[in-house]
Amino acid sequence: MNQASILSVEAILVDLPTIRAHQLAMAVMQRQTLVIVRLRCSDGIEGIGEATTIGGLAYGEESPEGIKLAIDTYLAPALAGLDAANIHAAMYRLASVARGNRYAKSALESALLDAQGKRLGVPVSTLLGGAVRTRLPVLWTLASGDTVRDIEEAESLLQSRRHNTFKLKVGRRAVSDDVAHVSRIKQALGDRARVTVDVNQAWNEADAAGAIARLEAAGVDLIEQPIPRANLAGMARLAARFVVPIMADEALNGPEDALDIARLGAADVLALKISKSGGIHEMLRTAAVGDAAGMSLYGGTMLEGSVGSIASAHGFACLPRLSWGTELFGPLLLKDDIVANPPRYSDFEMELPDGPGLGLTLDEDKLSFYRRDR
Ligand code: MUC
Ligand code: MG
Repeated sequence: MNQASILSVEAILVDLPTIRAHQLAMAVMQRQTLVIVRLRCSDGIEGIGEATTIGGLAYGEESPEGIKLAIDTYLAPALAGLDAANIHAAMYRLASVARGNRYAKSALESALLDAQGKRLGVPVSTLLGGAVRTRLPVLWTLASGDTVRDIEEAESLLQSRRHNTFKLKVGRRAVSDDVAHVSRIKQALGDRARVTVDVNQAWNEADAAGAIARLEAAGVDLIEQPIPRANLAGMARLAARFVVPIMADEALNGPEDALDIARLGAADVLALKISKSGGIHEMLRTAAVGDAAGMSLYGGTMLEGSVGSIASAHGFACLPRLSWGTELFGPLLLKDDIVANPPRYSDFEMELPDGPGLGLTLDEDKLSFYRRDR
């Protein structure tokens, strides 16, 4: 086979409106910005990838604009001329020219995998060693900010069999108001739905201990990142104190964090995300550490659009044990899409595409319409 090299990389900021306000502890989202990566190779093949953040810089250390800058200025030049088929070597090169910048690296790795899958005519999950499932359970986040509206939203999604697990975003309001909000929703849905809570680091340990006791009594199934990410000792105390499982999200990026969390017993469940880990391969390494330590795994999202969500899905599909399912609902939170074949959801699950690469085709008109620099 003739060797294909990486010719160029374009990073495009794309702003898409959300279907409703999405309220998290650290930001209220009315739109999502996708950084879409197009990686062109000398054999004419193009790979696509995506990175997103939540609320600009409110969630983590990278912003969409910063991701584009890192790619344009440092990462794309480092990739130019490399063998497009050798993804490990390309990622090693990126690691040697840039520390951190995991979201940017993840988007580039997805694009490399997409291109290689198209080149060989196989899905990305096949390149990764093979999918153990073709459908992934997907929850929905209730985050309108209004209890009655959230209950109506959940009822309609249960009715249409799109979701039967709901994650509630808390941490913006007083702790007692949040507990009352969650308890009302769980009471309305009863055994028909699982309810989980994501605090996004907003509580201190004492508030968390009081709130978790009441949430556990209300029947909540999982508590995500209740206190700041740096307080792993506090997470360990909460995990030891309560039966309801505690999940690490912001506290977990790559395999080293999984090892620290495992050593301290700082979580029962790990929220894996390809962006936080710096790509699908690093996410799988992170998962391996958690799995070996006996923790349960969950397929997380940074509210990516279709490209990032499907890249995540190819990775999560390769995990034998994914007992908490996924939250790959990002495309459904957006009013429109920039791919011609958006992911399909039915019976509480998402279908893994089986076409070459990610299995997605960009809709060039939509991309032109929504790109920020049009
Ligand atoms: C997060 O912190 O988990 C995932 C679902 C959602 O609504 O927000 C994200 C981020
Ligand atoms: Mg979270």
